[in-house]
Amino acid sequence: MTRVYIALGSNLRDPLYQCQRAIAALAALPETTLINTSSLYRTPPYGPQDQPDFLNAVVVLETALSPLALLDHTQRIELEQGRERKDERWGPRTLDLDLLLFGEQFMTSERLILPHYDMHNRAFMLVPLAEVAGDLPLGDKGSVASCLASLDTSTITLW
Ligand code: A4P
Ligand code: MG
Repeated sequence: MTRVYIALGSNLRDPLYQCQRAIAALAALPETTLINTSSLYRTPPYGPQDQPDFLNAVVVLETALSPLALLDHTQRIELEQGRERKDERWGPRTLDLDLLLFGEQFMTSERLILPHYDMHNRAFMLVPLAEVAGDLPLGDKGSVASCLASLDTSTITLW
């Protein structure tokens, strides 16, 4: 079993409902156990500002699935919850499930980059990650705590 950290984000169509439904779907995955869920945070949009605040959280799983099998499931869950893939980068969405860390696995393929390529710059990912993971190493980017120390977390509140 491998410990996996998944970032959850929503800023459309009742984010609290989307989040609760996504957590239930992740907990029901085959060969997978839900270990923990962070608090739910309200975060200002990173990227384009003309969109609603996001709900962000991190879910901890133990899984025997491969990274790509898990990605298949998270993308299926996104689609089941009405996710539309648009061309706009960093735009609004009902549900985004990003794989942050998959054990200590490094991977760069067309479909999957592990650890997540930009989490060290994103307080909305690191604040909930720090809550459930403590001070983990983020690949070659330093630790969660050292990355967070250089980010502005003052605008992040509880949902
Ligand atoms: N992919 C590669 N690596 C991964 C990974 N580690 N986990 C591929 C998940 N997917 C990964 O993702 C595009 C492709 O990345 C997938 O096909 C997958 O094979 P996507 O979910 O289809 O597109 P996206 O999420 O819209 O990507 P984009 O535009 O890079 O958006 P981000 O980076 O996910 O950012 N502000 C706040 N406060 N909170 C947020 O949650 N989210 C975004 C979206 C913008 N601003 C935000 C938030
Ligand atoms: Mg995504």
